[in-house]
Amino acid sequence: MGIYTELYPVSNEFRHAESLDGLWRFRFDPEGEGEKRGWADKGLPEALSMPVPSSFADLFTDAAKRDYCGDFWYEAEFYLKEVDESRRRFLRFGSVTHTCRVFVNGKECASHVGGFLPVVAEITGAVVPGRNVLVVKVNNELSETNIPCGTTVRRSDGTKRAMGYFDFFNYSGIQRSVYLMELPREAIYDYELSYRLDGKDAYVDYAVMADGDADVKITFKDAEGNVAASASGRSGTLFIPCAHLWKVRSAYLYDVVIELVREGKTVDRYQAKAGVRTVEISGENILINGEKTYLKGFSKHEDADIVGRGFSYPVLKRDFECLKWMGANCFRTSHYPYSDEWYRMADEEGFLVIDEVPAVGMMRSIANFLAAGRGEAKGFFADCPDTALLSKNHASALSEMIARDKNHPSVIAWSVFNEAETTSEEAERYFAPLFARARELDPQKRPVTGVLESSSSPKRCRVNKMMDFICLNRYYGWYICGGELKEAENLFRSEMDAWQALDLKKPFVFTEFGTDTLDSLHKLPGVMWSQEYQQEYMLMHFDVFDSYPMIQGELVWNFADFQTGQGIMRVNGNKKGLFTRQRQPKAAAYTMRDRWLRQK
Ligand code: BDP
Repeated sequence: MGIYTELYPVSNEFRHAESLDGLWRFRFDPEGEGEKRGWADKGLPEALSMPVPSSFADLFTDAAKRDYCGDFWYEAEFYLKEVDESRRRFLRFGSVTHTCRVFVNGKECASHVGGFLPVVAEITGAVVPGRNVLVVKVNNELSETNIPCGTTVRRSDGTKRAMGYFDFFNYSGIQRSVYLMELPREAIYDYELSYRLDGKDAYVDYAVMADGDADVKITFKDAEGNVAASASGRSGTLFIPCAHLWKVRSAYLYDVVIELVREGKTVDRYQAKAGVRTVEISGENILINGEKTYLKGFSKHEDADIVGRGFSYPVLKRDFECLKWMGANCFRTSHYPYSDEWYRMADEEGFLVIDEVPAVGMMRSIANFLAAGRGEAKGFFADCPDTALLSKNHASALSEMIARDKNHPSVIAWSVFNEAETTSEEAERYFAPLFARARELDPQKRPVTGVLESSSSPKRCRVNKMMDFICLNRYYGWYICGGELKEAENLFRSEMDAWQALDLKKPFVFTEFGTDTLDSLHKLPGVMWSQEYQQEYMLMHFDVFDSYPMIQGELVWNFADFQTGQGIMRVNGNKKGLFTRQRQPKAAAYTMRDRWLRQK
């Protein structure tokens, strides 16, 4: 078999996927002694029980466990009726944060760096009939050579503490679903689709990656189950006359069925949904299916009470219902790729997604977001301890994200970083190959972008030339001129005038703007932190956005309040949500909703 990529698990007559979610055994390993003591082979002594998927932090009642940093271990068991030599078996973890090693019956089957993309382990040679023991060793330390960036310090009692250079809690653990998968020896392991429209018709260029030399058959079926187009061969073009397009907030999905056929008999099948649509940047406009599209929505987090960053279907569903209620059409997966299910639902609901790698914190500062918001960011790449290693990990995350998400119609762009330092020669050198890599890997050649904070000003930024559209995070009226909206607006406009004067002929999208707001605080006239201030701040932004034709999108920071580390700047988390952490609207949600429902 070729390299097994990131295909979402499916079950049918040829392949089987079984969820291993549930209560696993768990234990912290502050001394880093687990391996010496044989936990990988023998399993965990005196373990706690731990739900998978979930972050572990908010399940406990004591601070030491919540803030735990270092190695920790999980154990689960699964049973196999038989071990059939004609089948291959894999484990697929939606993510394990941040690094892990996977052992089955004591045999190491995979290791992975990066906490927000799937970990796939082939376990064919390690499994036995009957009971199998699965052990996962995880580590959640932060460093400047992996993303997201941060550092790990030792406290006087010897415990470690992760200090993120970013503004979200360092949630960790097995935070997404785990599947046991069984595949035929000859299996489909990847596919790619890209689209061209010709009047009412569509061409679908495809490639299928599979082991062996069996014939490949690919079929597009419409929503009624009728064949819309089919073709044979590992690559080629499908023609769909009078194609139903996947449109923004009006998604049409075809079923794509890929089969491996040997001597007239199907030996493997993979099925998924596909949406026919194009994405293009034309001058200052973003075009979906050739139509100018203004992005309305949020930059988000995967974050909720109790589960932390753990995947939860109810949270997913509630968030989409709130997004629809708002009249939004887009979100950015700040600051890391989300669980697969997010993109699957965005495909169904017709939402546009800017998909972001976990490259956040590439600026050294204790309160990074504060320095960033004020444009006081310090250098990073010039004295990063090992830029080559950082770049390797960054490039792997980018490749894995594109491999996983390339076939989602909802994904319209790749974001290579959030608020990195972009003003030095070193930064320019660091980012150029990453942008090139994203462009090379995406079969659909979607736009590639990055997200700029205030120091990345029109004069100083050296990376915006690599971006197909420019994403700006700006906090005029919060970090800059907080409480003085008139002065904030003047400064904001002078910056936008400077960008306009550069005449980049590219669209601009605001990927962050917002104010911390307590749902309990009302004050007229508005003061910072009050609901009224959040509304006034938004109204000021509408005026500015509507004055510059190159502004083609507004994604509020944030969709909902979310957990961060502790500090004097945060009242039990970041409160810039238009929704509370429990997903109830603040007053400004109505202000925003009113605008978005009126806009086309
Ligand atoms: C930006 C960051 C984001 C922060 C936000 C804020 O991109 O992660 O949460 O500012 O300060 O710097 O609220």
